[in-house]
Amino acid sequence: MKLTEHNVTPEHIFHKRRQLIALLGSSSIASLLPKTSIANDKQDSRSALSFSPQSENTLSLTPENKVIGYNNFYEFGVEKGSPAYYARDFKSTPWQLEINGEVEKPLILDHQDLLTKFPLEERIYRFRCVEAWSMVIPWIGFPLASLLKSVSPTSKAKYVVFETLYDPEQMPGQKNPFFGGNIDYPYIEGLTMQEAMNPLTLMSVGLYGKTLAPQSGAPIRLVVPWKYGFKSIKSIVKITLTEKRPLTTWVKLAPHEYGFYANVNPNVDHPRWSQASERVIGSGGLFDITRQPTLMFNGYAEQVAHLYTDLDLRINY
Ligand SMILES: Nc1nc2c(c(=O)[nH]1)N[C@H]1C(S)=C(S)[C@@H](COP(=O)(O)O)O[C@H]1N2
Ligand SMILES: [Mo]
Repeated sequence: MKLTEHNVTPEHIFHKRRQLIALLGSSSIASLLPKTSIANDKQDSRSALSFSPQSENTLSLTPENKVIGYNNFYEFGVEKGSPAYYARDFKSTPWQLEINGEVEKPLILDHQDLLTKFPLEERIYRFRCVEAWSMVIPWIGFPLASLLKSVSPTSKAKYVVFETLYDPEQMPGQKNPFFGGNIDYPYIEGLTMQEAMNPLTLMSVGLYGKTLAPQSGAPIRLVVPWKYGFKSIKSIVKITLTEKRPLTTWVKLAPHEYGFYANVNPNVDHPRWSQASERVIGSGGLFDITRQPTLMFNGYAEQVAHLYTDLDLRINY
């Protein structure tokens, strides 16, 4: 059994607290309660997925409550607990994911297609944010390569561009620039065609056996395990194959701090902090302060180093 707030709280106290929260409504006392505990009292919108489990794993998983409680999703606020709270009513059905641009067979996938068109598999990956914290997450999804092959890229396709939903009514960070970290929305990311076709690159529709929670990027997000987390764009509505490299969200915001490649690299520091080590989320203690050395390409050098043999990684950070 997994330890969630629900099953560690005695049943009668759990229900009392629900009543109390309902009673308080949006009063000032309710606003003093920790936001995450209110969010956790809500009905869970996730459903079970069928997928082929990963057969072997040596990494120790980050607890599920950390994976869905400590998030970066600026559309729902910049604090780590904000996405779980402000995305609690996010509607990811119906959904449309459009794939077009330099392709012979453009495609539109609806919500059901995302879960059924390609066989789902579990991928337990290290996940490393540029802010120097890390997790290990049991993702569920399908290779981006499978999706790209199905649209038949033209010979002009050199980059794959991804776009997050733009919906200020649902995403308070898009409505209010201060709340949303002053990002120019929609959030845009991109990969080279070779990176996109690498077998590690995953389109994820779930984690820990269930569909994605809104704060994790429901209903579909990218996972590129050898790159800093900001490349792993959430809640994708559009994928465009292009000839030219796109201007991606973080490069546009601060090009001297965030590059297009964003490969995890212990030898190339961020201008404001070292990337040589990382804080392990869920390692225990009050502040998860246990650190471990950062691995080159986040531990996936064997699978991806060949993509960058001609690049100076200090210049192409
Ligand atoms: N649309 C969108 N995608 C996003 C972000 C975001 O703010 N908006 N944050 C990125 C960053 S910085 C990280 S570290 C990861 C965090 O993913 P997680 O919250 O599932 O751990 O999502 C990435 N994808
Ligand atoms: Mo990040």
